[in-house]
Amino acid sequence: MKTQVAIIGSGPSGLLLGQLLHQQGIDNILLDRVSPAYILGRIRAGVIEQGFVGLMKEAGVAERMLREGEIHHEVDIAVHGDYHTINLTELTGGKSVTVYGQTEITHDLMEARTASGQLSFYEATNVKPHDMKSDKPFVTFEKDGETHRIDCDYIAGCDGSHGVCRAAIPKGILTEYERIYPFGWLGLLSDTPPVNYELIYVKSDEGFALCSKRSETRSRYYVQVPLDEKVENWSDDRFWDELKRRIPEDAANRLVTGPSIEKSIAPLRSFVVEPMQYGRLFLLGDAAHIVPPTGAKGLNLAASDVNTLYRILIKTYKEGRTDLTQRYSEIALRRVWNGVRFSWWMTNMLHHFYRDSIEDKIRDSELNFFLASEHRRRILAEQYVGLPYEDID
Ligand code: RFL
Ligand code: PHB
Repeated sequence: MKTQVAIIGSGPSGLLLGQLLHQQGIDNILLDRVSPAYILGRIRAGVIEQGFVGLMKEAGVAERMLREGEIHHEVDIAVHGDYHTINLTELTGGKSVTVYGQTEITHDLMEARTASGQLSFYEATNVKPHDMKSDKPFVTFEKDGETHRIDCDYIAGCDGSHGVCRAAIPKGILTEYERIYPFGWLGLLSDTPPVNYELIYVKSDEGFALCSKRSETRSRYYVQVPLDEKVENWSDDRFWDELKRRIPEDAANRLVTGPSIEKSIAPLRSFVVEPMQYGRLFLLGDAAHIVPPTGAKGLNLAASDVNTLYRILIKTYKEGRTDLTQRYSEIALRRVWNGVRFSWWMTNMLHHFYRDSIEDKIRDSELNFFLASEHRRRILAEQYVGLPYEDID
């Protein structure tokens, strides 16, 4: 087989890139090691920046997102029972975020891909990128007992944090930066009305909690738990009791509980690899970086990588700009590090790390400092709604 761009990974990064390229007449083939149903069963992010919505529009797949997604102009931060409203729209000169689940985005993109007729192979095994440093890279994989080869111009590594693409880059090329936090988030999804229209990020003596949602009838809640905690130890009742202990009293009184649809623990980690490319192989999204979810940036950073590579490839194919592909990593990393820093900062301010430590007292002080004036809240708001994408020229 032959294509222009071979895309490894059918998460939001791979699907969005594939659809954008298709809209521009750039042919691509998509591979994933699991089935579409498995991918759609993963419950992950929910807060979408305007830049991402713009890309979905450009890809021609934003219709349901614009209809069903909720526009949020505010976000609440509750500190030891007191609410602080961050008015995103006022503080950023009109910007907002959209609440629309990653699962829905993936669903919409998969449907569009099927309609587009672009080739996709799911449950592909032993996927491998080859000859990335040459101008004739290729990808091999197995499917139904047969080995296949895709010859291409470029390979997009959109295969998440445990994928093959990063691992295929020879030793000594990449530098990895990592921080592991001493806690995780236990998340619960339920078909119950959300406790609040706006999201509430909660700092309490018992630890962090987050009240989020997917719609007016579906809630997503999280509580900070120790790193070694097991989800089996958390009955739904135990989760709801713990959440009530952490959130402000008025919210606890109106919280509607119900059976969980999904419950899982995600460890918190910051991770970045530099550079985000090797010859004609590019790393995008979780394949290149992981952020703790406190700033709602994981999925949004994946979209910003897609934006960078997509704009570079358009100029490469349509304007003959041979210089730009080498600059992908340098351009993408600037925005990645902003997101990594913001996610680290929010995680630090909103969590207890070690009880009674001076660092935790300083974290409290920093949060209070940033909530105390409009000027400082603006710093938070500008980053929460998402910094602008860099122009490619
Ligand atoms: P994905 O979504 O992980 O997709 C990667 C795809 O690559 C496939 N793959 C392979 N395919 C072929 N061969 C191989 N060898 C392969 N290895 C892997 C996988 O099957 C998969 O389909 O990466 P992508 O597209 O870069 O998207 C990134 C986002 O998914 C991610 O940033 C966010 O979901 C992160 N994240 C969250 N972000 C937020 O902004 N808010 C959240 O609340 C939030 N919660 C989460 C999260 C990530 C989690 N993970 C990864 C454990 C909760 C969890 C549990
Ligand atoms: C979510 O709804 O899953 C969510 C929202 C905001 C975050 C993290 C997760 O910061």
